[in-house]
Amino acid sequence: MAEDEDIPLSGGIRQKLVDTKRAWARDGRLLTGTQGDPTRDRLPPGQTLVKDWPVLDLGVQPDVSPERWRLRVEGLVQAPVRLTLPEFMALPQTELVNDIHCVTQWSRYDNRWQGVRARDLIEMARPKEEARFVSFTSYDGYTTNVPLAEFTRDEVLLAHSWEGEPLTRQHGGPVRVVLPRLYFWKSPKWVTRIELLREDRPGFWEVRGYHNNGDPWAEERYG
Ligand SMILES: Nc1nc2c(c(=O)[nH]1)N[C@H]1C(S)=C(S)[C@@H](COP(=O)(O)O)O[C@H]1N2
Ligand SMILES: [Mo]
Repeated sequence: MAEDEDIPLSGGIRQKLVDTKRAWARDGRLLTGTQGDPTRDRLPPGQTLVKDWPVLDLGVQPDVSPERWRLRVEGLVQAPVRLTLPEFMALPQTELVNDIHCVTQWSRYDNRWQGVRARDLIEMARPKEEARFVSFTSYDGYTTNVPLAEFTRDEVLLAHSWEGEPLTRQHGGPVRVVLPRLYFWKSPKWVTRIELLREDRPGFWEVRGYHNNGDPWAEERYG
């Protein structure tokens, strides 16, 4: 596939799994109706702590070799960015520890990530005045969206490693986004394109009944 082509949703996605999650969203499953308080609690409402690290995807785990991987930051930017993996690895590196909260109710504490701060990458691209939202595209065709102000927060990372080891393919290697303040569907694996937009563009799950924002403390599971 040429780098500049749009990436179609992979033909191999497990439609039944997608339909089930969509039905849960429609029925408001998993909602406890409580507002959490992150200053008091560590576990958001309705979540269960796990020690292992579950793998969630659409049934496809694209095999993106380090040689083939590209990252583009484009759209409403003054200086579009296009990086190979060695170029990405040469950027200033950051290590962050945070908790993961998945909308399917598992949470995992103390994940140690290494990578590049989203803010540093966005600064390189010099966003235009009117840029307000970000749309991500991944090698499996998955998409998701967040406000630009959310993406450029301190704790947001483009991670290439987890606990000192390269991120595995199943968890989104070579590089994934880690956006710890929101449910984990907002953290795209195998990310390749970051597009800055004037208007919001709901992604894969956002158009299938998931909440557009996804704050675990407010239980924004479904929209
Ligand atoms: N490219 C891509 N990113 C994705 C997904 C996906 O299907 N494709 N699933 C999302 C969902 S729903 C979750 S919960 C997390 C799971 O990440 P993990 O498999 O590393 O736990 O990835 C998110 N990012
Ligand atoms: Mo998820």
